[in-house]
This record gives sequence, structure tokens and C-alpha cells, in this order.
Amino acid sequence: AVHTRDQVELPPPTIDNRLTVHPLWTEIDRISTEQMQAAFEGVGGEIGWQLFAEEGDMRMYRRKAYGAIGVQDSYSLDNISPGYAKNLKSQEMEVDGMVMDPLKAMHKVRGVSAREMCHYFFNPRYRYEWETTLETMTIVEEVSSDAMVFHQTFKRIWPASQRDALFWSHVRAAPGNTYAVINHSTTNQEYPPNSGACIRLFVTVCLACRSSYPAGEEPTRENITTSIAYCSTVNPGGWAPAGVLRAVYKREYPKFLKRFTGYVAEQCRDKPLAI
Ligand code: 6CM
Repeated sequence: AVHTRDQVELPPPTIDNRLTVHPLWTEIDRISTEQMQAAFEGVGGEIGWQLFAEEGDMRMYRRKAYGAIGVQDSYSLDNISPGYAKNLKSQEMEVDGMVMDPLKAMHKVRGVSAREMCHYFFNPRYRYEWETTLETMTIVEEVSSDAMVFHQTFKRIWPASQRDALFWSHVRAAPGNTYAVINHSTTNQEYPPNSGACIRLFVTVCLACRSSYPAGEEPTRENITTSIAYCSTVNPGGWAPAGVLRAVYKREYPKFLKRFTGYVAEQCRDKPLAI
């Protein structure tokens, strides 16, 4: 009985009708489908992705440019000679001089389901408990049980200006014990960009999760494993020092994924498994 509130708010197994009649629906459906497909495409050993962090079952990759010239880690390329810098620049994902490295992380977590993972990522009630870069979060619109619009401000990182973001967030099920949350920047007249102290950043994030358990067995906390693919592309929206940004990402993404998955495992420990 204690957990009833949580159970009813779990991500729905089918798309909420209220979402399909909302003006954002076409965009949400298209981007979510694309993002989920891309999330489950492999990265290990494949061209184009470079491993930059590894710990236990967690692996993090950033998009690697083609035609590498023997540089292992462009997060530490700030002190290289100008001649090299010119060559190296073309290898990094920059748009108008701004770092836009797409990131992809893979992880495995035992004892929680894909649906539970996505519940804690999507539901704003828990966000301050695991999201360490967050300063404020406002619910701009509750579209449906599976879609919301958020405004968030992030902690300022010296020497850059503070950032904010306005994005829709959608949670959905897919065949094969799969759930995903997709976040993507949007606009709203009541939240105009670059109007206060913050520079608006643009984000596309997908947390895709797939559970598995031994064939012929019922899923339990003891036998379930959930594979996670987390993809993120952040456009900082205005100038920020590339070296600082890459250093922040390198530090913050592993911290986020470890903290978030640990948090969900801890929250679920004494609750009945929700598949
Ligand atoms: O995906 C994550 N969190 C979600 C819920 O908050 C949501 C957030 C997306 C925004 C990600 C942007 C983070 C950038 C924060 C630093 C901004 C400083 C810019 C200037 C620095 C020079 O999808 C987890 C996000 C984990 C981020 C490390």
C-alpha cells in the first residue's frame, strides 16, 4: 500500500491519448523514434566513437571525427602548438566555434527494470535528488502522463555565463521490455531565450533502457538486468571556452550516470519489481 502512489505514476505501457492530440505530438513522435533507434546502435569497436571513460559496466564514448591523426584524447588538447591546433580543430565537433560533441554511454544495472529506470529519469519529483548540475526546475506544461515541458537553470560554471534550457520530455515503451525517455529543446513565449542572466542551451537527450532475465523464469529483483544507452548532444548556445566545456562533460557525465543508476537501485531496493 505504501508504494501505490509510485505504481500508478509509472510510465504507461502505451502512448497517452492526450499526447497524440497535442501540437507537439508530431515532433515528439518523430524525434523519439529517431533517438531510440540511434541509442541501440552499437558503438563498441565501431568507427566514429571514441571511448573516454570506463568504470565497471559503464562505458562512455564521444563522437570521433574521421581521419584521426594519432591524437588519443582531444579533451586535453588545449596546450598544443597553434599549427597542430589548426589541424585538430577539424576533427572536433564544433559549430560556430562551439563544442557539440555527441556523447553516448552504455551501462548495465542489476535489480531494476527499464520501466523503473525511466520512471525516475522522467518524473520531476526525484530530479533534484540525482541531478547535480541543476539549479532550478520549473514545470512549464503537463502535457500528459507521458510528456511534460520543463524549464531548467544549471549551476554556473566559471568563467562561462549561466545556462538554462527549455525542453519537452517524453517517456515511452517499446517492444522487448524496453522503455526510453527523450528530452529535446523547444520554445515557449513565456520563456524567451537569453532574456535574463542565462544563455539558452539546446539539448537532445535519450535514455533508452532494455531489461532481460533468464528465459523461462519470471522476472525478479534477483534475476533482472537492465542495459542502458544514454545519448546526449548539447549545443551550449553561446560562446563557452571549448576546453572548459570538454572538461566539464568529461567530469560530469560519468558522475551523472553512476549517481543516477545508483539512486534508482537504492530507491527500488525494497519495492516490488515493476515491469
Ligand atoms: O540528462 C540529464 N539530465 C536531464 C534532466 O535534467 C536533462 C538535462 C539536460 C541538460 C544537459 C545540459 C547539462 C549541461 C550543464 C552544464 C552547463 C554549463 C555550460 C557552460 C560551461 C562552460 O536531459 C543529465 C545531464 C548530465 C549533464 C552532465
